[in-house]
Amino acid sequence: MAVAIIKVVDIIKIIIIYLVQQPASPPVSHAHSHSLLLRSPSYSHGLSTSHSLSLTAVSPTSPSFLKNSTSASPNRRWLRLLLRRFPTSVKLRPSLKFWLKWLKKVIKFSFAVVKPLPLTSLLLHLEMGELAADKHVKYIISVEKKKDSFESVVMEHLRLNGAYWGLTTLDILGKLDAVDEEDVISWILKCQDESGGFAGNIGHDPHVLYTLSAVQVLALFDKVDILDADKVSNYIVGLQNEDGSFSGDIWGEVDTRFSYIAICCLSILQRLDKINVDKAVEYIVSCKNLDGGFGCTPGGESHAGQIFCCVGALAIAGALHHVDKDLLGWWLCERQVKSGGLNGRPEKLPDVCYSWWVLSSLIMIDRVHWINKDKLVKFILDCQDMENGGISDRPDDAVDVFHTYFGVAGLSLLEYPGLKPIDPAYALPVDVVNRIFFSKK
Ligand code: GRG
Repeated sequence: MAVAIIKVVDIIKIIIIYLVQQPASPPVSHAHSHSLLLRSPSYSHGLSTSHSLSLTAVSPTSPSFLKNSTSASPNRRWLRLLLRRFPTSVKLRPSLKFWLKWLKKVIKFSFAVVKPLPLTSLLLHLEMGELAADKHVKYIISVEKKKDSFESVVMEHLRLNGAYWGLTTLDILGKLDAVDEEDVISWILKCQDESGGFAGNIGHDPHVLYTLSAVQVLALFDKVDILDADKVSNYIVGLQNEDGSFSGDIWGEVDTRFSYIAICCLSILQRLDKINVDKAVEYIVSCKNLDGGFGCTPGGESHAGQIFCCVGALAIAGALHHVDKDLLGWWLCERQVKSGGLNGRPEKLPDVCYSWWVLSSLIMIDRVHWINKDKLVKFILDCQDMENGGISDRPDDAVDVFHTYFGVAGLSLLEYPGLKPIDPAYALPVDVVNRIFFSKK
């Protein structure tokens, strides 16, 4: 019974939203206007137009959506007609004939209003849950506290990555102040090695993976300045190879992940000029495949994770013209499966983490409107643990911090209400990126 009442309330909500909605183009949301706007014209174009335009439909209940809907909709005519016919004097004991007449009118009205809405979209909105934001905050804080849990022990060597996932999620949810900033920063500084690079935890070996996480977490707290930027950037510069590629550490593994990390990290440190950017771009382009995607090394299979790295690095380096946007956009949008979730390559299972890798890439190449965003929102929401918080890879699986971050970050890219917008290239909240590049210090 309660469920039935909720559904009826939902239908009424949808009808009201539909009535006040503008019929033509949805409003451009300024909240998501992009930080790279001034640096990369093609990339920023994607976000300032189609991203904000097409994404508005995902969150019809967002305040900005309602606030901007001022022009008259043709559907309001129905509302006015109906209201005009409403009896001015309320009958205390109306006759059966009166009720039948009214029932007929209500049915007629409902059909007129609801018919133009795609039925699948209507049903999807009715089925969609809500983001359990408070529960996710509690979950992240609890993981950080349980230092001897299985999850913490197996993640011991990559704790700095975990800190980046957890703290960025908290920031997107507007709850970064739930952690002790001083504790976090003093621990991060203890993870720095003599080489200038950072390890995943105190006493471990440095690697670019953790160096980026350290710099990103410090950026969240507006504390990048406490670093010796030259020392950190020299560590990264020393990892560039002759062909423009990057190794992850002194042991020499090469991967386009490390090209992204080097470019992103140096850009945040404002030291991009210390590497050979043209050669770095040339190497990334050599990893491009005939399907428009990118792999780990030249000839490596296209994978959504590597595509994010290559497209993100090219976006930051201002070299997105090397991407065949239609071809890659086609490959990326084919990652959406029936459930609405995205996979990382053909014939694979969907996973919440690809809501980040695929979606951010689609946004950077201005093709995000090629996937069904409503269905993706529903898929992510279905992966939540509604009792204890956290998000898993697929519905009903065990949650972890990694998927909680990618679920929340994916919803942020989809402009889910109440979340801070996140930058698709730097993987940091837009206000943090703006602070790095546009604040006067
Ligand atoms: C700051 C967001 C951010 C990233 C830093 C580390 C990194 C740069 C990027 C990693 C990109 C990447 C390769 C992601 C894929 C991760 C993943 C889920 C791999 C799983 O691969 P398979 O083959 O899974 O096990 P599938 O889904 O293909 O079956």
